[in-house]
Amino acid sequence: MFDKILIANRGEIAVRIIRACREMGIKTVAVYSEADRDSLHTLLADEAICIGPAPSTQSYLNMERILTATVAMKADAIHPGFGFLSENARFAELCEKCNITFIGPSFHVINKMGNKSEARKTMMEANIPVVPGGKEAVHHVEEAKAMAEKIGFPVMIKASSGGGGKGMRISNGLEDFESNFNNAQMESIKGFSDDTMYIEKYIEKPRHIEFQIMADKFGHVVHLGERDCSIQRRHQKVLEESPSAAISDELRQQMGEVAVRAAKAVNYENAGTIEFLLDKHKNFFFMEMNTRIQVEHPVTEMVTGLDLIKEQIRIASGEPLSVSQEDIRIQGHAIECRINAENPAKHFMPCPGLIKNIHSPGGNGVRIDTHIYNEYRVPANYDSMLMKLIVHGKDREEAISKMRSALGELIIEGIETNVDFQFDILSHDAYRDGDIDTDFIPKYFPDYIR
Ligand code: MV4
Repeated sequence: MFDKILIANRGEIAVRIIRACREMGIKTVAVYSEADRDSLHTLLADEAICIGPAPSTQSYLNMERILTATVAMKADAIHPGFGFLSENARFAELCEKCNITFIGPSFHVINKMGNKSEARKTMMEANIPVVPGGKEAVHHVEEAKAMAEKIGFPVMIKASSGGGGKGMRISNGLEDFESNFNNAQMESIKGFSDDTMYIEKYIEKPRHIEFQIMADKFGHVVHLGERDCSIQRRHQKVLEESPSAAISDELRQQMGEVAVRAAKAVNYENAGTIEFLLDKHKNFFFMEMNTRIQVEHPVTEMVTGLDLIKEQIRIASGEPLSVSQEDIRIQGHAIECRINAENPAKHFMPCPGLIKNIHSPGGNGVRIDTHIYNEYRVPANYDSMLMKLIVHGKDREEAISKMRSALGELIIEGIETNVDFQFDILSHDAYRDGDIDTDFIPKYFPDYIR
C-alpha cells in the first residue's frame, strides 16, 4: 500500500480524498494555489505545498509543478480527483515516467476514450450498442452531409474532442446542415484545436443514464448500478440520483452487463463511468466513457455501501476488487444536490465571496461533502460548486422528503446560492413522478426566478 498520496486537486473532492487516505492510514500532501492558502484541503492534509498563482493554468493544471511537488514531498502516488488533470493522458504518462502511480486508468485508455469518435468506433467493434450513426470520423462538410443523409434527419453533429455541449449542433435537414456543421467544427477548432467530427442520429428527450464500473489489475470488472443525471442546465448537472426511476431490475442487469463488457473491451482499470442515452422506448446507447471519479459518485456509495475513493486507491496499489458482482446490492435511494455559488436571479451567474455563516443539516441518511466553513472566502478563480448535499432513504419518495427537509435547513449566508432552485426542482410534480429527461429544466424552469 502507498505510504503517501499527493492530491492534485482542490475543494470538496480534495477533502473527500484526504479523508479516505486518513482512514486508510496513508499520509497526504495537499497542493494549493495562492488563492487557496485558507482552503480546507490545504489545512486538513498532513502536509501542503504551494504550486503557484490563483489561475489554474499556473497551478492546478501545471503538470511540471505538481510532479516536482510530488517528488519533493516523497509521495508515491497522485490522486487527480475530477476536472483539472484527471483526464489528461499526457499527465498520466508523465506520472508513469516519474515512477509515480497515477490513481486512475492507464494513459492509453484515457487517450482512447478522450477521443469520442474513436471511443464510439471501439465500442461498435466490441458489439456495444452505440447511438445509431456513422462509424468513421469526418473532417469535411461534404462527407459529413452524405453521412447525415444516410443516417436520416434529425442528426447530432459532435466534435470528437467535445465536452459540455461545446462543438455540438442539431441538424433538422439538408437546409441547415452546412451552417451547423461549420459552426460546430469552428467551435471545436477554437476550443480544442481539433477538426474531427462525428455524426449521430438525434435522440429526442433522452435520459442521461450512467453506469459506475470498477476494475482491478486482474481483469475483474463489476458495475455498481446507474445514476440518473438527466436534470441538467446548460450541460451542467444539477441533481443526480441512484437508482434511476426509469430502470427496472431487468434493464439494470442488461445495461450493467453491457457497461462491464465495454470496460473489458478496453482493458480498463480503476473507476470509470459508461454514459448512456436512454430513449423514450427504453432503448439504450453508449455515448461516452469517463475515465475519472465523478462529482456524483456519492449517490453510488450511498446505495452500494462501498467507498469508491478507497477502492480506487486499493486497486491502484495492486489489490484485487474487494467485491464481486454477486456481493453488490442496490439498497434504497440516494439523491445528490450540487450547491453552487451562483445567482439564479442573474442567469445563474457565479457569485464568489465571503461565507458569513453556514448551518448544515444533519440526521439519519444526510451527508455533506464540502470545503466551506464560516468566514471562508470562495475564490473567483474556480468552479462554483460549494457543497454536495446527499441523502439516502428507503425509497425515492423518502429520499425526496429527506432532501427537501435538508435543503430547508441549510443556511449559507454572505453569497447567493442555488439552494431554493434545488428545492423547487424537488417540489415539482414531474420530478416527484420520476418523469424527467434532459429537457426538464428548459421545459419547466426556462427563466428561473423565484
Ligand atoms: C446527444 C443527445 C441526443 N442525441 N446525442 C449533450 C452533452 C454531450 N455529452 C452529449 N449530449 C447529448 N447528446 C444524440 N445523438 C442529447 C444530448 C443532450 C444531453 C445529454 C445528456 C444530458 C443533458 C443533455 C442536454 C442536452 C442535450
